[in-house]
Amino acid sequence: MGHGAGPRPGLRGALSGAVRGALIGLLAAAVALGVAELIAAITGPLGSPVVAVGGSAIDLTPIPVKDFAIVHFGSHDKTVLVTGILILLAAFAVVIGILARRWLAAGLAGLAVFGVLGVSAVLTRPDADGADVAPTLAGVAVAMITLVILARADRDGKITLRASEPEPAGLAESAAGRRAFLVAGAGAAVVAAASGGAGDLLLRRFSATTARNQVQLPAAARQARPLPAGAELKIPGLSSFYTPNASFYRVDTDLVLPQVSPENWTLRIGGMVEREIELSFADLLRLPLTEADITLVCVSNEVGGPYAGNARWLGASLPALLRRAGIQRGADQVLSTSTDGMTISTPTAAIMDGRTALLAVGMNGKPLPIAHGFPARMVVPGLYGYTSATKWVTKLEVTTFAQQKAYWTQRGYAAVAPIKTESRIDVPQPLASVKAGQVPVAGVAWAPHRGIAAVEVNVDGGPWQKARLTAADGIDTWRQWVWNWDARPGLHTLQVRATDGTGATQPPGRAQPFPNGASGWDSTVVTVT
Ligand SMILES: Nc1nc2c(c(=O)[nH]1)N[C@H]1C(S)=C(S)[C@@H](COP(=O)(O)O)O[C@H]1N2
Ligand SMILES: [Mo]
Repeated sequence: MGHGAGPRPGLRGALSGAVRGALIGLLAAAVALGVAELIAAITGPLGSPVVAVGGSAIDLTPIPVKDFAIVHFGSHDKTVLVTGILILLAAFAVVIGILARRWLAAGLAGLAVFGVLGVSAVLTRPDADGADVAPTLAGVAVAMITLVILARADRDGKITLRASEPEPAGLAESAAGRRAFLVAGAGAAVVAAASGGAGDLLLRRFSATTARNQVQLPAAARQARPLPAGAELKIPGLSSFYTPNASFYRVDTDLVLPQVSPENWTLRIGGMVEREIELSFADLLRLPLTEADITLVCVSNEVGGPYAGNARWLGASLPALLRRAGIQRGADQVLSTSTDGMTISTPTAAIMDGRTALLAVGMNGKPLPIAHGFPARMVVPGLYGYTSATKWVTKLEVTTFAQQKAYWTQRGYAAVAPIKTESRIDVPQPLASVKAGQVPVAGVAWAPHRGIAAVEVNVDGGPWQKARLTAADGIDTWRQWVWNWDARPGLHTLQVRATDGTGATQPPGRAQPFPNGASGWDSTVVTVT
């Protein structure tokens, strides 16, 4: 760089001032989050301000936006959401820090605004209580102290909380002054890392994993029929008949999974009933348990999508429990509530009509995984999950559709939502390249509680050809199908459609998941060489 070509000292000074300001803001924010995490480890994970703000963001996402990547999430999208919140927080922290160097009161006011936002996010969480504001309040208080100390160290070159007399000009620029700022900054970084780290470690004690490992599921009083011979094909790429727990789809609105201890868990049945019932987990395990194979489907599953799975569930009979409570005349809805505040409404008629509706405790021979509702969840065949499959369920209120609206119904989804008949091509995979000759085309088809009667495939819009179905395991589960294709070279489109047990064939028209489930024929484009 030539003589005098560098930035003018004024500009350079302003730049390094802004960098120092940014650093002050970021350190104050880091201390706030670290301390909040530590306090949340004492008062409970729901008090974490990031979790509360994220939860509010999920609930407030307007339905017109209706972007399922944000609203009706997989776990990956939750990481994106938290990252987004942290980036936004960092940006505001930088502004607050730069402000605070000029005008400390403005920086403190900025932090106070954050405190108010955080506290209101926590207080509006359905499962939070008053104590859950403590982490946010403590975090903001400590961030204010950090801001004052760092801003003073930067301006005056000394570490102090008290507003002091103006220092002899130049102390801040001296080596001692720079050292004071460095020491204060390093101190803040250490406090942030230590409190955050300790908080993370301590938060693990809220995990329900140990309790889950200790659960011994009793044997079923009513066992499922053995799987008929030939109910399962083994074709690479074809969905297995039972979906392993570890790969079972997960859909819920929770940023952190509810950790529900079976010791504290109870189910209360109330509302329009003859007598209220309260059940502990031990009570539940003493009831005669039923084993049943049921396919679960999410309303947000697109045609050909992955949000469906089949499991062997173990649980108490839901109709038996409701009969014990005694449903009053006129009640047409069971509104179930989870520890996370989720509400799900299920038609009383569907639960009571003889289908195997369960209060499930087991999934594929194991206690329910935490992500799938440990210690207990509802499973009702034939209805989309948001109207039937309440995880971490703690309350059943017998009521009417006229009186109560559940979470997704409030957001415009259908109040009653039977699962639409769907069929999916698993193999060949989309855009696969296969060798000419005999090619198995295979997949799964479901119409829970109506059953699958037929599956047909066509190539390039030609005539429909009957696929071979595997033996049916009742009407509540999906069925695998395979069709042997004599593939000729070229680019081809395969299409599939199913007919359910009532004789209704999937209509050709396409519908989006909102408001009562997608419909349409799945198709796959394949290159044959
Ligand atoms: N408590 C609670 N239960 C819930 C949900 C939720 O967000 N919270 N989501 C529902 C939806 S939309 C579906 S599709 C199923 C998914 O169950 P799974 O995650 O075990 O596959 O759970 C249902 N039960
Ligand atoms: Mo769902």
